[in-house]
Amino acid sequence: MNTAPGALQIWDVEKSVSKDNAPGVGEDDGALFTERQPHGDTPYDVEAIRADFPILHRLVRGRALVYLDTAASAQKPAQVIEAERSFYAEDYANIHRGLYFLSQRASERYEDARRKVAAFLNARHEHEIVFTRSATEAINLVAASFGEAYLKEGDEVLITGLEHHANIVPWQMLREKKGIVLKVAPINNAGEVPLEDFSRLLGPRTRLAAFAQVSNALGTVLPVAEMTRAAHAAGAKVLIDGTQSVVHMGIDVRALDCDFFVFSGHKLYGPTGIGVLYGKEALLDAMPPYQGGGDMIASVTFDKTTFAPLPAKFEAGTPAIAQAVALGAAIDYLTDLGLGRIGAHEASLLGYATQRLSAIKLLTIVGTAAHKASVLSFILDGVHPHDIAHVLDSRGVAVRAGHHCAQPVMARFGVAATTRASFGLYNTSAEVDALAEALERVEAVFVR
Ligand code: 7TS
Repeated sequence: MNTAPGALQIWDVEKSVSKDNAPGVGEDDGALFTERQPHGDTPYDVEAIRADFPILHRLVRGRALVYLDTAASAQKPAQVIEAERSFYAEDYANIHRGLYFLSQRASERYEDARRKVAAFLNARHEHEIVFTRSATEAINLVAASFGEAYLKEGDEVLITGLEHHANIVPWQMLREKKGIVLKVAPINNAGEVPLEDFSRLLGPRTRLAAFAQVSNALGTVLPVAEMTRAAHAAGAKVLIDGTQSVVHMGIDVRALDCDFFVFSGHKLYGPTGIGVLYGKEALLDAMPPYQGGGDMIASVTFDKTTFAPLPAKFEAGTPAIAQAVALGAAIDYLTDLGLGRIGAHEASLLGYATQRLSAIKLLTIVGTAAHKASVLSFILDGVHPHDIAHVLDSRGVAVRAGHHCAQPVMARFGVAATTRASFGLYNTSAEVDALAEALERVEAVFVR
């Protein structure tokens, strides 16, 4: 695979695990980027893919980094970093307002990123894609705008017991304001949301069902197509939180027929500070603006303001321009690799990790759904997850320990926290071995 010769020079090459093998080191042909070959038909070459990620070559506490926290945020390939850098270096200006070359160029690149997101989700229209700051902001936008305008006292919003706080708290805030009723579909002992239990909670007052496609805490994959059909049959709108799913599987919002779909750029190997709200045109059109300010108006007088058409109506103020452009580069990167191949690679890692960790006597996996993606949450009898994470960190292994912003999930399983290893497109079975060996060490040190 071609990487970005020279790109590593702006990071600390000294920290590279192996200078000889580090991508780009020693190459100095002056080009910032060389053309990459599409991966589509080639075998999944994880070592070549890793070469695209500068940070994977640095040392952590004197050891090779084993990054197993991709569910919290994914590392960035040089192609994404370079897209943001070169945009600032070559094409940067504020958008949608300048008549000069650079502003037009920056506007084109920002809108080009929107087109890439629309194609990535198979949206019908580009203007159904609203750039937000994050998935969190996208859900808050729907709660504030759709919720304020179309939900009234006694109306019901149905979520599931698996949700991230980002898909719980905005609805609770709406409950405070408007007296809506929040219903929660229960999870079973495997960490699944049985469709019958979800469907049973749908009723004539359900106006919105909002649920994750993949649980960040347990990795459960939810049957979102069936859930969407059931919610629509009850007359409810549907919001899918795709923050954890977009990175593992192809998404087709038209086939899913969801009304809203949200995700964050930083989990998709893209930048922080950018998120996406997809909404069906008719719904977004009918919703009032979320924030007021520049770029979202058609005209303003002190008596009256009229709003711009979609998507500008929901993008008040100067947006995350460079981040949108770099998100476009992340989508290109994933599309080039192929989400099917990425998903298959991650599924085999998850299978191997499940097998390796199951052999550790005192370890219990939390979340054993039949259909899971890339997340392994576990507890080790008698050892606090924070202690586990510290020992792992001393060996260069980065995992998350805590409640994963899903405290109700923890409560459901009677634990305050778990340790969570999550796998991305760049992880290897050797890294799973490093995790398992480090955990065996934890067991030996803490449990006697
Ligand atoms: N929804 C899900 C399913 C998530 O996993 C997250 C973040 C969010 C929403 C919010 O995304 P944000 O980008 O707006 O913060 N999940 C995690 C996590 O699992 N560890 O850190 C963040």
